[in-house]
Amino acid sequence: MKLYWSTRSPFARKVMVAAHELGLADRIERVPTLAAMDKPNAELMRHNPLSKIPTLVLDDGAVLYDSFVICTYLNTLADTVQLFPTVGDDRITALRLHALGNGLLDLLVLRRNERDRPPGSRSEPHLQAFAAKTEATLDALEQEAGLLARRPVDIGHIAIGCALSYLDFRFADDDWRQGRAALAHWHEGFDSRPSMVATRPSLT
Ligand SMILES: N[C@@H](CCC(=O)N[C@@H](CS)C(=O)NCC(=O)O)C(=O)O
Repeated sequence: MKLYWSTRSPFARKVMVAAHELGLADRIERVPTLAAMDKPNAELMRHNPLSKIPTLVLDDGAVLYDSFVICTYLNTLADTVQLFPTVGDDRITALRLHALGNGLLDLLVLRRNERDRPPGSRSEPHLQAFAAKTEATLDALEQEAGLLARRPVDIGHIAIGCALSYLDFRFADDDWRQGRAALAHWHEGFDSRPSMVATRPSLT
């Protein structure tokens, strides 16, 4: 399988963390790919018209996107570990936690794009709204930290872990740990898993 990917993309990281957790990382060839909102990537668009990473090309040529779909597919290939609980409340909880983590990632990517515009074209109302939603989501996650710590690792943990690490990577001046001791403690443990250590973002 070929994964169009970048070490800096938190959505691509979600896929690789899932692959490591599922014991499938060796089966994925990573293709370093530049994807940016203002730069359609013609080579990538041959596979994914949305020009987004992660995009996974299977051995038979079929193409999968986005990160949630790719993780769902990888989960079907695994023998023992399962990142998607199959039944009842357990499944809904995992999907809800995934939505929270993934929603935070969506928000942070938009926020970073706005922040990095030339000063004259930045929208202050948008920046303020993104900051307020980030704070509110982090407060909600602090309330979920006990639940995260009690549950076996699933797709929800992966999305939330990648989102918090993306905050450290792209918003290093935001002290998200301040006043959120339970979340910080959970993240410290999650971030030291081999799957997270093997997928650290890099600027080079
Ligand atoms: N919902 C998508 C989001 C993927 C995404 O936005 N990836 C970014 C890189 S982190 C991207 O490819 N941006 C290029 C663009 O928006 O044109 C997923 O979960 O895979």
